[in-house]
Amino acid sequence: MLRIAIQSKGRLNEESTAMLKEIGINIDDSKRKYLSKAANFPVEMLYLRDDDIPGVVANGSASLGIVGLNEVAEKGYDVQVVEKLGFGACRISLAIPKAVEYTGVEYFEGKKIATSYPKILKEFLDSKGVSATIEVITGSVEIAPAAGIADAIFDIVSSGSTLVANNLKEVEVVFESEAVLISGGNLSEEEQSILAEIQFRLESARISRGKKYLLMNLPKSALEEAIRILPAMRSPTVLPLADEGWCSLHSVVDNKDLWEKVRQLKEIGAEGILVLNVDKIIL
Ligand code: PRT
Ligand code: ZN
Repeated sequence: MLRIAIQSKGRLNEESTAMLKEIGINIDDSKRKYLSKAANFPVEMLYLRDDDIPGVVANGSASLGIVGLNEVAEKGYDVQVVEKLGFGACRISLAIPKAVEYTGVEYFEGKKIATSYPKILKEFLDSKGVSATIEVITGSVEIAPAAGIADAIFDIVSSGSTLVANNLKEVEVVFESEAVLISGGNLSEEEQSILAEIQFRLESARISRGKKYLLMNLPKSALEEAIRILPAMRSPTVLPLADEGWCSLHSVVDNKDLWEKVRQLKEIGAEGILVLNVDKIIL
């Protein structure tokens, strides 16, 4: 059994649960218990505030955790990032009132900056040789300049609309974040093999994301050219058809290239093209 700490509610909760489901780990969190076992995989979930996740993983109360890289960096515990998970993307940026002219990072010299991320901010300011007062605020950081609490803020930005709504502008992107899978090390042999299985499944999910399965009928004379258009994982599958001059060709393509490939295949005589979703690719 391996314990994974995830956010109990908030922005990462749903996507963490969805990601685990995508790799075949189903958790019934409807009863909102503190601890919940997966039905079909040897893991249990520990539901916590995101702030507490790096700490419980570092002290071994949970073997793994799913949390924003921003929290990992801010808390500074000794944990390793095992996988980047590709959701919860955001950045932590410095922002100032829209009307104020920005002259560069030295603008912050002697200023007061409100933030929930004092450690990351201090490291950035130190690296730039800037000395400013850091005002730690845990919520609604964006109202600090209008409320006269600070001259600037250092906060999470995603779409940027919170800044706009508060008459602020982003002037320095300091830290790029996304959800990550963390481990504190010191896993037992059993836990290591469960983690290896999780990583294997995550890799399959990553490979299959954005892929489409293509089937088509093709004149045999166009086969060589079709294979050039459709570089497959190993080589495309070619099946005979009752009509001797034709074959059926199957392959996997990136969704982003789909329509361009379809155009090229039609040009060389492909017919009856079927496009199917790919659920999993196991290499
Ligand atoms: O209760 P708990 O402590 O668990 O949750 P929390 O309130 O501390 O965190 P939560 O649920 O808001 O965010 C969890 C994690 O999601 C963060 O640590 C980030 O890693 C990630 N994340 C991704 C974000 C955002 N996007 C985000 N946009 N976290 C917060 N925001 C907030 C931000 O603070 C600001 O108020 O959204 C606002 C900005 O959004 P835009 O789109 O207007 O720019
Ligand atoms: Zn939090």
